[in-house]
Amino acid sequence: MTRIIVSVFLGISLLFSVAAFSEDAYFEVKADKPAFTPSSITVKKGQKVTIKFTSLDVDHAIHLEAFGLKEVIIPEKGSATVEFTPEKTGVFDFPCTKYCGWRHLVGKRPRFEVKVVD
Ligand SMILES: [Cu+2]
Repeated sequence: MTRIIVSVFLGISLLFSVAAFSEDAYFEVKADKPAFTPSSITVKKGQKVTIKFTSLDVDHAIHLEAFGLKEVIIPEKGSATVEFTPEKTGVFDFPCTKYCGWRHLVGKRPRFEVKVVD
């Protein structure tokens, strides 16, 4: 009886750990002239990541080239959604690639960081 309970428990734990590993990641990120919020996310290598960027003010853009994506415009007061599956670990830093105000001129443009862990 104990052995059956242990087996069932192990089976359930295994199911949960597989589910946790393969779970997709979804983030909503706000963009405005000062910053992306949140400005940093952490995801797992091999995990499918979906990010919905929404602009609170003017046009912004994000170019997640490290994940094989083309530049995406985040339209004024609108949204853009990107999907990717990171294949390598590391910390990747992306500046806003569309001029959205004077901060671009002084090296203070909004930045977005993706940390990919094992
Ligand atoms: Cu910008």
